Amino acid sequence: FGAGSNQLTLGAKTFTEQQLLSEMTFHLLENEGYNVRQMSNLGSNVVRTALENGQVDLYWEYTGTALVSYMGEDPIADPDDAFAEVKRLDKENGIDWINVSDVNNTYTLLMRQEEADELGIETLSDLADYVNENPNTLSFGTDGEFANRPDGLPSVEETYDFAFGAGQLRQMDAGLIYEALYNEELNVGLGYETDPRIDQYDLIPLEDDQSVFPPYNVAVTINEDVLTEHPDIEVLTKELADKLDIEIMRQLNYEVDVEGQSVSIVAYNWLVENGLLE
Ligand code: PBE
Repeated sequence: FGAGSNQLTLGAKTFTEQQLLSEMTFHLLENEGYNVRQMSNLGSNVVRTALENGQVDLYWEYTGTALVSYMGEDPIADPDDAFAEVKRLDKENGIDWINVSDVNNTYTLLMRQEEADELGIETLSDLADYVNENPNTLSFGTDGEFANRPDGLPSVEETYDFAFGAGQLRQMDAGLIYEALYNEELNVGLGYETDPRIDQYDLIPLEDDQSVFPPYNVAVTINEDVLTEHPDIEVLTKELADKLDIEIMRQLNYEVDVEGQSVSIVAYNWLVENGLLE
């Protein structure tokens, strides 16, 4: 695998969107004669480290995740500037960024509409005020990454100047949070912007009025030597990145996470329907 062959290892994280992107990329590459191995279900730090040390050749990553979480930089509000900066900074790691898409999968904090209205919470600043006045009352559902990432809960609590009590945190798989909120097992929960279950369960995103979250546009991150040897990978993944937008991503996530279709069928059908695959 890696340099000197037509074999490629494609990485992906643990959630549906990542597995869809990986599966689509798999087909586009296999169709051109590459022999592709997929390594899915990896945490952010794990897949990133695998890319850095060459165990993974490419995977789809989010600009803000690299900029703030891996590189420890301050968030950059403009999506194009954020992409340019991660691309520039990652050169020294032998990693290239190509084909950034319009899909911005940012984090968001969610509540049920009714409870948010009752408690007078519309923004993250309102949430902070409420928690400061009523400590240890609201529970918060989060995945393990968000609870600890520098661009996650620690920076939300610092920017908005509040803290959930340790006993108020409920750590769970990100995909379970929406239904748990709906079932009133949580007061506040973490959401991913491209997840259709926000709408399905009538949840409202609290406004990030102090812009703590950076843009998280998804792009291909790839080992620079692999790209130099196989420049066609950029062409092959470009059409996909260009076509994707947040509505399409939500729809594809919906077909898997709500309708229960398999990732491989949803990914393959979309490529065929959109003329990316014969
Ligand atoms: N995100 C939102 C996370 C998960 C979903 C893109 C900020 C990430 O994988 O970095």
